Amino acid sequence: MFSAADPTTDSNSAPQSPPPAPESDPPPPLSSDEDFFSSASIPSSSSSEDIQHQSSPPPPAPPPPPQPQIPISWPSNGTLSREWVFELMHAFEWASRTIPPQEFPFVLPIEVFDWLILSASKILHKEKNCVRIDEELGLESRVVVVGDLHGQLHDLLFLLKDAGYPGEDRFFVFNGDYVDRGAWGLETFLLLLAWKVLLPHRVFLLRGNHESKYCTSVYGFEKEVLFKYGDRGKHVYRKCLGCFEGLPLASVIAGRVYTAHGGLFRSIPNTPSKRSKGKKNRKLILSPDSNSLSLGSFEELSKARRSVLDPPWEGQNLIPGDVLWSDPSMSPGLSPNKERGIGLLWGPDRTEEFLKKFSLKLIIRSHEGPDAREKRPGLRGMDEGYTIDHVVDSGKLITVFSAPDYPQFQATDDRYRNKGAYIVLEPPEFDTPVFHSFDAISPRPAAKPYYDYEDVIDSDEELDLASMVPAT
Ligand SMILES: [Mn+2]
Repeated sequence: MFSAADPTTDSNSAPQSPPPAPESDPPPPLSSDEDFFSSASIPSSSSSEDIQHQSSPPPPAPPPPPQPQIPISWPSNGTLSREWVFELMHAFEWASRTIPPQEFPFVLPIEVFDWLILSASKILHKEKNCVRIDEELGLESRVVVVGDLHGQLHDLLFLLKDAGYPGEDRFFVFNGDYVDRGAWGLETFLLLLAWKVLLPHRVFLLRGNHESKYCTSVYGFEKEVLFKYGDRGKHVYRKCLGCFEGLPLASVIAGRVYTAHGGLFRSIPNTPSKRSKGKKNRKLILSPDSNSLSLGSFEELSKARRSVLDPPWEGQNLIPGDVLWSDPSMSPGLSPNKERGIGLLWGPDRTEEFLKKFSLKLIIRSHEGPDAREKRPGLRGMDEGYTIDHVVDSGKLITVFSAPDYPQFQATDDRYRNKGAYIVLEPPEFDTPVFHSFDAISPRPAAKPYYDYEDVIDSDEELDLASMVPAT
């Protein structure tokens, strides 16, 4: 396996000059700033016959995009422009195809990283646990809901182009899992932060279970950052973790659509016993007994403490772990999610209860890719990038997954070849999902994994409790 942290490499010693431009002929000038990615784009409406099969030779690689202005510099007035964000996307795309990953600081210098993550973190930490997207919605507005991305930069660039970039009338809700597994988690996360800073009331970034210390230490993001930023890598990783802590947990769109990475969450009974009150080591152990579980309210969600590196699976602050890790089930009820070791399983009856109680029409969650769904009998596969899991009197529960041909690195040639999807919600009600499935960018630029994907197998997201820091 590629050893991202190999101390014998010279990744820590920064080269003295920026990397040279690619040797190919310079492409013609761009006609507009939104044409950067046209060479790598494929139509999302392409039929399944267009999917590349293992036996057929891969199509030729597209020509590299024109060399961007690098290094990226922070705007002198401190305010991002749309042009700056496009240039950032262009630079990331170019770099991923052209220069070795350890030269990334020549594209995005550490000072610019610092400004970007500071600006985004400030905005994110101020947002509520559950962001409400309604006041600024109008009859021309569309809301695009995006599922797991997992560092698949080129597929995200395609998605943004295909759905239409964020803007005055185009809202985006990203449902988490930006990093891990794929080779460009840092680029994926940072370009979303740039959009957030540019359009804080149009772009909403929710937290996924992979935006945590535990997951990023096992599934590649930590090593990716250390490799790309060399001796500044620890600093960059720490800042990213701090930013993860600020990501809100959920959204409600137009008062009708609830979105979160995992899904529903429990009520936390407030029952501190008098006897133990004031005692230093008082610890409320909540019984995992299914009979004691009931759905939580938005008031409880608003009071949860989301600023934790890893959402705890025990103690009283269980709502963040539920929202980020839970899965739907076809069996009725609410029970501990034993497969994952954290979060809940909830049945169609609980989807109905939640929708009805809070006058909602739709729950959109993510969190399960084709590998996870393979192990969930009764639930549909993720071939199209989305599934309709529960259809009940009050509405529906949907899973959306936006990383096509996932995971990027696999030990077998027998790939899932899943499509990715995003959902568009249209006025005036914003509660009828329009699904858009798309194929992966092919071929992907060559890259090496930052985790031992053959040993981690597909025990996706099963918490190894022993290796985690104690919940606080
Ligand atoms: Mn997930």
